[in-house]
This record gives sequence, C-alpha cells and structure tokens, in this order.
Amino acid sequence: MFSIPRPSRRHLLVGGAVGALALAATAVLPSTNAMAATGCAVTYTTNSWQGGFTATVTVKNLGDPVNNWTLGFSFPDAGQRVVQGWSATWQQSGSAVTAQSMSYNGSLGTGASTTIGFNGSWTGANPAPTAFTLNGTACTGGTTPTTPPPTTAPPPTTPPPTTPPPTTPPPTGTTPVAINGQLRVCGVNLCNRYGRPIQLRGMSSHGLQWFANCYNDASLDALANDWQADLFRISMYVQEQGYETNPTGFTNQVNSLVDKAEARGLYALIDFHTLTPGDPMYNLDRAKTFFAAVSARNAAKNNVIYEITNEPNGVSWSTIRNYAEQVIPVIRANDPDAVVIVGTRGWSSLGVSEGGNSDEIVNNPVRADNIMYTFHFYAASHKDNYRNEVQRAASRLPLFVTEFGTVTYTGDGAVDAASSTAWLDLLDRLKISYANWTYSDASEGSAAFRPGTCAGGTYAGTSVLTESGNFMRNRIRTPDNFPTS
Ligand code: IDC
Repeated sequence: MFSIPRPSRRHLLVGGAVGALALAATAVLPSTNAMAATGCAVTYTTNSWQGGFTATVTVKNLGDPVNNWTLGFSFPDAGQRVVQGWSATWQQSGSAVTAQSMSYNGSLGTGASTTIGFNGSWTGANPAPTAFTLNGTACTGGTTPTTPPPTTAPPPTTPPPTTPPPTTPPPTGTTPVAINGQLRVCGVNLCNRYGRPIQLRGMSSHGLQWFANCYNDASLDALANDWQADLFRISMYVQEQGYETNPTGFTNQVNSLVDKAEARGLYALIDFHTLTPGDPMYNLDRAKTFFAAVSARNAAKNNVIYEITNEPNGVSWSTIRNYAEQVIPVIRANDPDAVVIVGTRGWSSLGVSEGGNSDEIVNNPVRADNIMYTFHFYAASHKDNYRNEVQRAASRLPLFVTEFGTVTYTGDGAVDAASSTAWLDLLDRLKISYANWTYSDASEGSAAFRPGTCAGGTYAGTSVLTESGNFMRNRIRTPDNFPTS
C-alpha cells in the first residue's frame, strides 16, 4: 500500500524497580543499558528520521512521593536539540536538558509514572542519552549498579533464555499517524512531520449522546481498514442532551474514542459541537473546562486535533475570535504542539451564509500559531458561490472542512453526486482535509450506514451502506500517497 522507510526506533530502559526487571529488559533488548536504581526509572524511546526525531520519555518514581519534579539528562551528541516539548517545561543549555513537571503531572507517588515528550533535531548522530536524574537523584545507579552490568555473564544456575520473551512490536509504519506523526500548520497547509502538506480524509461521528452504539472496536476497525480513512471526528454536542448534562461522562467517552483512534493510527478530531445557541460565548466556561481536561489527558499523543467550536451563527467574527483567544491558551498550556481549528461565522461558512466572506478573518485573524479555520458545506445546498469563496480563501487561510454532507443542510434528502464530486475534487486539489457527516446509521440521507446497522455490529463492506456511505467510502479508500521525506 504505502512505500515508506521504517522509522528507526530505539528503546532504552534505564534503571529498574527490581533486578529481575532490569535483567529481563537486557535480555529483550541486548543493546539497552539497564541498571538498578533506587530513585527512578526512565524509558526513552525515539522515532527518528533524517535531521529530526520525536522522543517519548516515561518517568517512574521509585522513591518517596514528590509533588513536583525535574528530570535531567544530557544529549550525547552536540548537535541534538529539543525543538518543542509537551507535558513538561523543557529547557536546554549546551547539551544539558531539563524537563520540569506541569501542575497536573507534578504529583508522582511511589511507583507512579508519567509520560512526557518532545520533538527534537539532530545533525551528526542521534544516540539516546544514557543517564537521567529525577530531582537530582540519579536514575541509573551511577558507577555502582546494584545488579551486574549487562556485560557480566549470568550465574550458571540461570541459563540465558533460548528465545527472547515477547515484546510489544513497533508500529508497522503504515497507518496515517505512523507515517505523518505530529501535524502542524505550515503556511496555509496542514503539514506532516516532514513539513510536507497532506490532506486527511475521514468521517465524523453523529452526536455521541444518540449514536454511542455506533462507535466501538468493530466500527473503528472498519473505518481504518475497510474505508482506509485517516481521520475520525468525535462530535460531542454540548447542548441537546450532550456535554452540559454530564461533563464527566462525555469527557470520558471522548477520551476513550481518542484511544480507539490512536490504536488504529487514525487522527482524532475532538469536536466541541456547539450549534444552538450559535454564540460560542454561551459555552465559554464549559469549553475551558472540557479542553483543559482533554488536552491534559491527551497531551502526549500525536493524533489529536482540537476543534473548539462547531458552527458559530448569529454572532460577529470578533466574538468568535475573542472566544478562540480564550480557549486556545487553555489547550496550549497542556498540549502546546497540537493543531487547533476555529469555527467561522455563519455556521462555519467563512461568513458566506450570513452575507460576509473570508476577508473578515484575513483582516482580523486569531492571534495564535498553528491554527486552522473551519469551512462546512452541504453539497445539495451549497454550490458555486461557496466553492468560489473556498478557492479564494484557500490561498490566504489554512482551511479544514471538519464537516460536510453529500445532501442538503438539513442532513437529509438525496445525495447530490455532481455537487459532492465537484466539492471533493476541489478539496483534493487544494489539499484541504475533510470529515463527512456522518459515520452513523441515523435515519437521514447523510448517514453512511443503513438504519439498524449499529445494532447488527457489522460495519465493513458495502452491503450495510447507504448511497452516501457508498459514495464516501469510494472517495476515502483511494491511496493517500503521503510524502515520507
Ligand atoms: C443534524 C443531524 C440531525 C439532528 C440535528 C440537530 O443530522 O440528526 O437532528 O443536527 O442536532 C450541521 C450541524 C450538524 C447537523 C447537520 C445536518 O453541524 O449538527 O446535524 N448540519 O443538519 N450544520 C449544517 C448541517
């Protein structure tokens, strides 16, 4: 399917809670450097490519409980740099690196662990650091390891294993997230970890409050494998019996779907689905609470994109912008490198449905980096004048079609195949990412599955699909050809 170089992946386990763990790790990964320690154990894993890498660092506290902590290590090569970190405050001076805990992950009980990470760059070579400290205490046992160093022969009573114990296989490297990694906005495009523009194609859930039974392992397997999608939009309505009625329950439901997407290498678009009332300020406090929770919980993942308001309507662009400038910092405090998408005026029509156009955004953009703007359309209702505005705006603003339908704006009616094709051809040409409304079995023309499909539990193949579902599966299944260098 994809031809890509397998990312080089190195594992290093430094320190172990007990000698047996250290020995087991040594047996599994002969090149690792494992020594016992009393204070802490650190796992440092990188995904590296020419000139860059992503490091995932798990810190386990083996000493007394701490309320805040600083991890320290030195890069072995002078050309290694931390570029942007997450889940900690990262600093580098010469080759010395420190990562200071955040408010939400500072407390680490005895035996507790937390995962932090960073994107880095390298020039000469990219070896893993070999020594770590936690609040100044060495995690390695230093020069007096309490278990024999790896070169010491095991005692004769302990024969070396004849076959290595099972290990967690590295990612195969063929899923959308494995290939593209952490995304970021570059110019007007969404770019992958190689800094190259990509287009993500996928499906939106329906309201989680109504169609929870459509989102499970089988349906997400079908989306990833049968549909070959890149993206799953998680539509969490705020009103209409949504988030406002049970913040904790809906937050947990969203997080669990983020995990299911991650397990399949899909990007997860977290949609704070405001609709009525149309003023996002009505939900400002809820948005801050919700996004603080999901961004802290998912900060270390590289598959999450945040959509902070679905379809503002009946409000000015300056109100939407004000909302965005209050919600984005809440996300950035926890997850500084994630892409954030901002809804636009007139049901995310760039203002067109309320008599405006994208100039109001270009002239008064949201003051934040790494953001995109939402455009939505329903193909049977929105045609050439909308397409012309998207084409005009696309050279000036990073756009993301987080929702569209093949039918009318009611979500129902017949598929307009001609207009849908014109739209998707345009989005493909401009490399604008999209999610189709909906991956559900709602009794309406926009739903991909026939009514009753979710109760039946079979999602793959075409026999369960509506006309819209069939149209979308055919569009989404074509190869992505993501750039790999
Ligand atoms: C529609 C659903 C429909 C539901 C209605 C109200 O398809 O079943 O009764 O919402 O909650 C949007 C919205 C999206 C709408 C969709 C179709 O983002 O929530 O879903 N639509 O009307 N904007 C334009 C169209």
